[in-house]
Amino acid sequence: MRRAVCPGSFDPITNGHLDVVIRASRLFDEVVVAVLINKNKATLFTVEERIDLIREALRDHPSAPDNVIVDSSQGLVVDFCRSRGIQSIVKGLRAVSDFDYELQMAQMNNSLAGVETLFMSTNPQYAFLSSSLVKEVARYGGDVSGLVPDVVLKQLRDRA
Ligand code: COD
Repeated sequence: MRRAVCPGSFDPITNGHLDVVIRASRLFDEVVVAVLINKNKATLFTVEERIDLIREALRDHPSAPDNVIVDSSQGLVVDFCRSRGIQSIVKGLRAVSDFDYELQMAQMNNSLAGVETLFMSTNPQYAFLSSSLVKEVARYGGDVSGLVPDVVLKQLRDRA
C-alpha cells in the first residue's frame, strides 16, 4: 500500500493546503494529513479544532476523497512516519522562497529516517496563500472567501 503524509500546522487549513492534499490523494492509496503540534507556537485554533476543520473541508470538497485520514502528532514528523510505516512526505512548494528551507527539511528527514519528500507545485491560484496571511486579513475584516474552505471562513468570521 502506497501511503504518504502531508504534515503542517494547518492553523487553519487553506485552499492551498487542501489542493495539495486532494492531488496527493490521487497518487497514493492513503494520505494522512498530520497536524503537527508545536507547543512553542501560539495558534488561533486548537489542535482539535484544526482537525475538525480539515475533516469538514475534505467532506465538503467536490472530490470528497475516502482515502484521506486526519491525525495529529507531537515531535518529529519522521517519528510519526516511522510509527505508521509511512515512507513519503508530500509538501506543496509555493515559490523559490519556500525551497531552501523545504530542501533542508527534506534532506534532514531523509538522513534521519530514509523518508522521501515529494514536492508538489502549488496551484498558481493559491501560490500567495499562507495561514498567517489569511488570519491577518480576516482579523482586519478583509474578505478571504475563495481562499479557505467555507467551514474555515465561517470560523474566521465568528472570531473576528
Ligand atoms: N499551497 C500549497 N502548499 C502549501 C501552501 C499553499 N498555499 N501553503 C502551505 N503549503 C504546504 C507547504 O508544503 C507546507 O510545508 C505545508 O503545506 C504546511 O503548511 P503550514 O503553514 O500549515 O505548516 P508549517 O510550515 O507551520 O509546517 C511545518 C511543519 C509542521 C511541517 C514542520 O515544522 C515539521 O515537520 N515539524 C515537525 C517537527 C520536525 O519534524 N522538525 C524537523 C524537520 S527536519
